[in-house]
Amino acid sequence: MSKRKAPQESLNEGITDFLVELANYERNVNRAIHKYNAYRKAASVIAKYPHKIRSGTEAKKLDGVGAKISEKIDEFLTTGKLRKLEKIRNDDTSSSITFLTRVTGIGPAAARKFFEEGVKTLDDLRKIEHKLNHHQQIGLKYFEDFEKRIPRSEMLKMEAFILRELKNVEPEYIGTICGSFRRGAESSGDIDVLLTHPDFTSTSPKQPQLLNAVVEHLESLGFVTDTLSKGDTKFMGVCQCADDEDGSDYLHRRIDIRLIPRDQYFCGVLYFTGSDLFNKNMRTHALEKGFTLNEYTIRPLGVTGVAGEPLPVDSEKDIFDYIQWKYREPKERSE
Ligand code: DCP
Ligand code: MN
Ligand code: MG
Repeated sequence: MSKRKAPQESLNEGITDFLVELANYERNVNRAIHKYNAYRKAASVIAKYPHKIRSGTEAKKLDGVGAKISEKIDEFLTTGKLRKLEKIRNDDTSSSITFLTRVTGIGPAAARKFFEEGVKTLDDLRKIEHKLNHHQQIGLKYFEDFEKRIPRSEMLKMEAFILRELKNVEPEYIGTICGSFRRGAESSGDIDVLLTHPDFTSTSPKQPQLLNAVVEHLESLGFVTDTLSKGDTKFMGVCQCADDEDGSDYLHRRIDIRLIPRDQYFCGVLYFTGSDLFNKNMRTHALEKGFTLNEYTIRPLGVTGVAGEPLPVDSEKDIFDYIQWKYREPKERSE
């Protein structure tokens, strides 16, 4: 998971920017996840809209833009700003909590707790480092690096490296770099690696050594530098490209590696390619067609609404076919 989402570039950037800022405020400060989703949805439909929006009424015609957002758009278009946002930005509680949640490992709840203890800045955090858990300490250590997005050129370099080293651990591994990178993004917030192996299926015993062997190998090469958390099927950590021959050095980057059973691999690849909004829309469509879809399986829903056995899946396209949806290339899955 990455915390820094790429800014939406569109004809209506002013509007989408303020909607994303309001979304983050609702999630981080108020912990109002529904409002967060509503603002993000509106920002996403407006980002796709091919005309420069001239009024709230015009925006309100779009699916996901309601009366309240439409009023804010009018205020923004007439005055060039939003009083609500000015207030939020000037409010010490809001701005401190929003800042603290930029540290990986600090969620809205921890941010509020630290704030109530008088912690507001990076320097404050450094003074209470002993009170941070391991994940938060790493987040603090690499704060500046993690704030920067990863250029596609560096993602390509890491992809080639990871896929090559995977085969060096064992040729039968299969890996895919998912996330925004797979959707063709010019920059990514982190690296999302999905792994599978023919020996590991949803009915076989757990095989933590399959994940472990890869992580340890990447550590031994100096690529993986820190661990945030490590389970049987999920590793969250930090990595760094080796310096180039020309001497340019690389920042520390967030990396997630997941081991997925072979029979669930394509549901996993689909899910972790995202985007999260695309996933939501696809799940909704699946339900309309009588299927329940998640990161593991696609299952038919019986007349009573009870999910049946997982359907066989040999490609992402199989999943689109089941729900009678036209296949969309990863590049076309921004929402
Ligand atoms: N995902 C999801 N719902 C979530 C979180 C994640 O569906 N709440 C899926 C879709 C995401 C993918 O997992 O695309 C990877 O999560 P990231 O947070 O890494 O998001 P991206 O890779 O899309 O963007 P970024 O470039 O910011 O990392
Ligand atoms: Mn991620
Ligand atoms: Mg990502």
